[in-house]
Amino acid sequence: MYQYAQERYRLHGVDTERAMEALRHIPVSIHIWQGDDVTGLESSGEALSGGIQVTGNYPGKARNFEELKADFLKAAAHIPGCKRISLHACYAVFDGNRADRDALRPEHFKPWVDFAREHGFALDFNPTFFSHPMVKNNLTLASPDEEVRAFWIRHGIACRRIAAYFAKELNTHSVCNVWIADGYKDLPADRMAPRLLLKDSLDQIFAEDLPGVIDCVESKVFGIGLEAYTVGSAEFYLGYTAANPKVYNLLDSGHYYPTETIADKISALLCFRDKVPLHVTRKMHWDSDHVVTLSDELRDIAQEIVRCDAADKVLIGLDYFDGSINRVAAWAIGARNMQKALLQALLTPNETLRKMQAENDLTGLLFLQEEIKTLPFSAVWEEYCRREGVIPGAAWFDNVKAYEQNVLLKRGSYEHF
Ligand code: RNT
Ligand code: ZN
Repeated sequence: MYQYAQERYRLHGVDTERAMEALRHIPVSIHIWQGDDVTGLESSGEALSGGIQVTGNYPGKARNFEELKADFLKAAAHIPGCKRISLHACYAVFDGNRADRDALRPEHFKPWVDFAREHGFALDFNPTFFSHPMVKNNLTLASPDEEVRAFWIRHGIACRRIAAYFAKELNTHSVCNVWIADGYKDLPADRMAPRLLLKDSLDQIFAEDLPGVIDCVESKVFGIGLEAYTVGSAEFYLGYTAANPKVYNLLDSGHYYPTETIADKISALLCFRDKVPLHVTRKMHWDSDHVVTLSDELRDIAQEIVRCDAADKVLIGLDYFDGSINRVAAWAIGARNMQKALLQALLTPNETLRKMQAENDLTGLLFLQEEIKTLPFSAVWEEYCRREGVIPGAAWFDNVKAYEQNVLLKRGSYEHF
């Protein structure tokens, strides 16, 4: 099957061996929060809140650090390719050294560094500006309450230092991404003042020079309960990074108007920036964070990364959380789809297509783009999985189902403290 596929692709000038080799080196940062519905390990009893929501109550959710690590490894065993882990500050591991968000230190993440090192993962980071009593009136970094704002500025600074620690310990960069939900449910009278406060907060957070940290800011159209106004809008952050070129714009595929896609934004940003971090998710009418499927949108995102020759510039991260299905399967299904989309992109005769566009052969372009959709992709995908030591076909799912029976369903409900 693979040899047949190799031959078919070769007829279009595509080298399947080169495509698989390239894919092996494209890192995908897998978000830890699919494992426990963004609960985190603080055990504060604080429910997920602050402009972010998860739905579903499927049994077997990871209740602590050990379970989360075990579930992650179970999912990772079914995901081919180069994997990083994206952590959130609420996943600090306390061992008699509990600290509030504004006082988090690298030591609270040492257990994650040990885990990452043991299994060969790099670590990315996200400060957690939600699910905390210091989120007051739906505001953090844009709060007019100086006590609130100062608390979250300290959190941002603490998190960047933790990302720097990841970078140093694991000898690679660490993406540190600021997303805040700050906004208003109904029409505000003053849209400017919160933005000026946010600008000042970010200036304070990013003041320190921290090697290895790739700082970024994530915009959003609106949040749940914050429908009228979002302080950190796309234009606000584009302006911020234009004025502060050390900071990058992270594109979340769920954070734009429904017909907008981030695929089109990648080349636009790459004209000006050497890094474009992503949160790849799937919106369903809104920023619903459904498990990533092999949709046209995902394939377009992957195509753009490959066509812009930007595999080292676009920093792929996943960001979805579905609590209504088996979470380990959700992790693996979405991450495998990201890999599939990248492989399909790498198996595209981009030189030929580019030439057709340049020569205005738009009929040929349409013809060939459709023709390649039915090339024997699955044979190359299966070969890639096999070489990566990952079960290629549906049998991986049986393995996850067995884990559900033997491990997940034996867990009790989440322990609140
Ligand atoms: C929320 C943002 C944000 C979160 C994670 C958990 O809309 O996308 O990135 O999903 O930080
Ligand atoms: Zn996101």
